[in-house]
Amino acid sequence: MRHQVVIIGAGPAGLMLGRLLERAGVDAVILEQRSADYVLGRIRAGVLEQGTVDLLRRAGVGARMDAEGHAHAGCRLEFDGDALRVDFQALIGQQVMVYGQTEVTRDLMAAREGLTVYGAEDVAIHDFDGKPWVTYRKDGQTHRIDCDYIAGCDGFHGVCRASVPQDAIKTFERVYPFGWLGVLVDQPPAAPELVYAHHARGFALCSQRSSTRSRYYVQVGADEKVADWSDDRFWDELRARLSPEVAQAVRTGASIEKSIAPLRSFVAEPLRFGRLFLAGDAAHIVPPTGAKGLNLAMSDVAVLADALIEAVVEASDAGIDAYSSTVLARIWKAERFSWWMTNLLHVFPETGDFGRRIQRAEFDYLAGSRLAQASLAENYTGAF
Ligand code: FAS
Ligand code: PHB
Repeated sequence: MRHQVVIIGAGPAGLMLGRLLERAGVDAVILEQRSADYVLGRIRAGVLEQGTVDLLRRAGVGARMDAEGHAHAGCRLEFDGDALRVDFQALIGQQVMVYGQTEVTRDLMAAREGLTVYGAEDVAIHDFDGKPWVTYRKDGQTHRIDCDYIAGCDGFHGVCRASVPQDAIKTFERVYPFGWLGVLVDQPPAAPELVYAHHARGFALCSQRSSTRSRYYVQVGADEKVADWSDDRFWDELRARLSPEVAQAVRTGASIEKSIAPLRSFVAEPLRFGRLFLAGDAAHIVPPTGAKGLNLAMSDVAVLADALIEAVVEASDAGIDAYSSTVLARIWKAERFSWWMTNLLHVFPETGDFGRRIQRAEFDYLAGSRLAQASLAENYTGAF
């Protein structure tokens, strides 16, 4: 079997790349280790930058987002009960779209015309420095695909980055001493916009998926287990960390999803190895505080798609030669903002009283400076 491009991973990065390539007439197959239902069952991001919104519309998959998504002109920050609304629209004329990653993935799956192999086991990539080929197992049969290019869209634990020789790649990492316990509930949101809260007990976030479905998070220790968190314990802890105004507006209910995500900052360099390219979580991880993970994956594959189309259709390597440096410039800016927002809003016991005073001063500066708020707005909405 031969395809021009083999994409490993049918998460948002792989599916969007496949969509952009097929619309340009480039033949790409996607190999996904899990089932489509499993991929859709992962509850993750909820906020889309304008660039991602534009990309979804350009790819012809934005209709449901436009019908069901909610544009947000700002967000609310709280620090030990003091509140600040950051007005993206007034500050920089930008907004964000609240529309869950699950729905983005569903829309991309529904639109896909090319071949996606779900349940592709033991995917292995070969000779990506020369004439690349990929093998995988499906229903007990081993398959081989010869190709021109391989796109590693297989997430942080995927096979592609792991297949690169150690001396050809450098990684940068910071693991945070806590995680996010997330709950999905079929109740109306507590506030019209997202609420990011710092409290001595820990960080909390009030987000949403629709007018009837909400998403909440609390910072928990890195070794915490979901089984130790009943719904009641979660709701009590969430409300303890919010201002009374927001806490009293939280509508509790039975969780329909509850999970703990670890937090880390991670970047691999470079992101091109011969005819293998890394994109999305395969290339980088950000703490979700800045709502960048999904959006960064989308900006990676927008660049990669143009580069691969240029290489296949116009036989020019200019785009693929520039891919790694182009996306890494944006990746590191997103890493910086996500790291900054995480440091502002979470409790870091190891930094002690001095660290908490610095966080308070950072919040007070933000509250008193329109320019500082505009900088936050630029970064949060992706206008960087
Ligand atoms: P993904 O991990 O989504 O997709 C990779 C795909 O590759 C998966 O379907 C996987 O099954 C497949 N794969 C892996 N190894 C394979 C192999 N060997 N062979 C074949 N297929 C393979 N971002 C935010 O902006 N906000 C959030 O709140 C947020 N919450 C998150 C919570 C969790 C628990 C996690 C893990 C991430 C979260 N993220 C969040 C980040 C997340 O949204 C990612 O940025 C986004 O899913 C990136 O998309 P992909 O790069 O496609 O990677
Ligand atoms: C979410 O809705 O899941 C979400 C929103 C904003 C974030 C992180 C997660 O910063």
